[in-house]
Amino acid sequence: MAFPKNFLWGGAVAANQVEGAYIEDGKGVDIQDIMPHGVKSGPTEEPTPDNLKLIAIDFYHRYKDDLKLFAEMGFKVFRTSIAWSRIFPNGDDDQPNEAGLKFYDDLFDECRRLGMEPLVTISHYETPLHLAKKYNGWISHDLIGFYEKYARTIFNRYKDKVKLWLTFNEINSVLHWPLTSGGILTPLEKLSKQDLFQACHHEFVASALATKLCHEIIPDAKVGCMVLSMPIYPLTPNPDDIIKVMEMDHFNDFFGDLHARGVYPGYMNRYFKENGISIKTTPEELELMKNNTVDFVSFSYYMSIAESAGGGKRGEGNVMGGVENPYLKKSEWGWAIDPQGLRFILNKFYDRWQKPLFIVENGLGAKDQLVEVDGVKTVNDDYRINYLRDHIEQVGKAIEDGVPVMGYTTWGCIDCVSASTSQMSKRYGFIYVDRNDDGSGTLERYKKKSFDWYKKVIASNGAEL
Ligand code: BGP
Repeated sequence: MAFPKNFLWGGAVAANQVEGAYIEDGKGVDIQDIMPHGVKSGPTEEPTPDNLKLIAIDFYHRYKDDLKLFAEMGFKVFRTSIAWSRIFPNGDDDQPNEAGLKFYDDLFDECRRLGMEPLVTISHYETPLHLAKKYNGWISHDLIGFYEKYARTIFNRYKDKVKLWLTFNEINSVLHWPLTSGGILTPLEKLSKQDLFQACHHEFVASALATKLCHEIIPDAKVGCMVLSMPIYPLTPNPDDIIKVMEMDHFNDFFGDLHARGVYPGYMNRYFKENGISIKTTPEELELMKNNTVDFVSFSYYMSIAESAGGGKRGEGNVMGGVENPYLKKSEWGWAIDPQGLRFILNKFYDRWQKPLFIVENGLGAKDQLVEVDGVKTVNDDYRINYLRDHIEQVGKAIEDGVPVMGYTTWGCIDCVSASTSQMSKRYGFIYVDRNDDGSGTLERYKKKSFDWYKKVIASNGAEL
């Protein structure tokens, strides 16, 4: 299989799902600290002890040992995010928090020392809580300025250490998860379309601004957007189903269109007009977006869905579910397993945007059983190996199709707290972390069977799956 020589194999996490230390060394409280049960139940007033993310897997104190394990697998790249509230505890502070900056200095130094390129998400579902409470998150135009200052601070500080940046994690998820993705406290059912799409616009402007700044401050860096990818298949060949899918696709594609082409597509202008939405903007903002498109498009891929104009039995999914596809098996959390969908989406995105692509999340959330083999604790996670193997195979096929793929980072390369459900038991890692949903556990790390498997995949550059 034809993986390019410099292909970036690795793994991905996000600060809020691994670090813990939620108010240590001057960190401010962020929106995850008040979401103890994931996205499905509302936020709490204050952080509560049942919130696993307050400690998470204690990566803040254990990162050196964890990075060593990633390096042992041969990672070329390690994706994580910077917790915005470690740098600007409230988001609108005058001065950054030096202790927070220092933490990431040490983290990125350690990555590089171990031969891993850091790939950094600037905002991964962890807006400072104060920005949510005072401004209602990205609905406010003021957020652009706060994000710009934060981005400028981290670009200046880490310009010699970080050359790969992502502006917003799964930016299109704001349409479904306004609090998690946009720091917006108004619940979705009460949120007007005007406010929701205005918030999207503010993120687009901020993303273009960060791209511009990054190119100025770190000329040899590359900036990507990050979208949640989910192929939507028509349930039948009925043209009504085809049009339904096309219209649904538009709501995902427009986020990539904005980043890769820099202009609002006609279908969105039509939607705005028909729904009485008028995006407040300026010629300067529109110019900025047009002139600062991304260097590459990155995305998460877990599953596909089906859709039908006539409805149908609906299933679970990553941020959004669809009509169940009778041809696909599901994970324990009801997410359809569809390796070919990854080849499909790689081809579709490249056809559409003609930009290099980076798969920055893919993996299987499953319940693992810790067992003892010859006195060593491990997990026999053949189901995870099978899932990853089948998906990597499809990446290889897409490369043969002519799609330029920069790299592949599996999601949750070490077990971490789930974004949607806040559970520990939804595990993705090559490394098992002894922590349970009730918060008990020693936080000890154990290598799973998939650890050695992935090491072999990387060593053979994808030839041995
Ligand atoms: C994506 C997020 C991640 C991650 C992943 C798995 O939506 O970018 O932060 O957690 O999905 O989802 P979950 O943790 O809900 O299983």
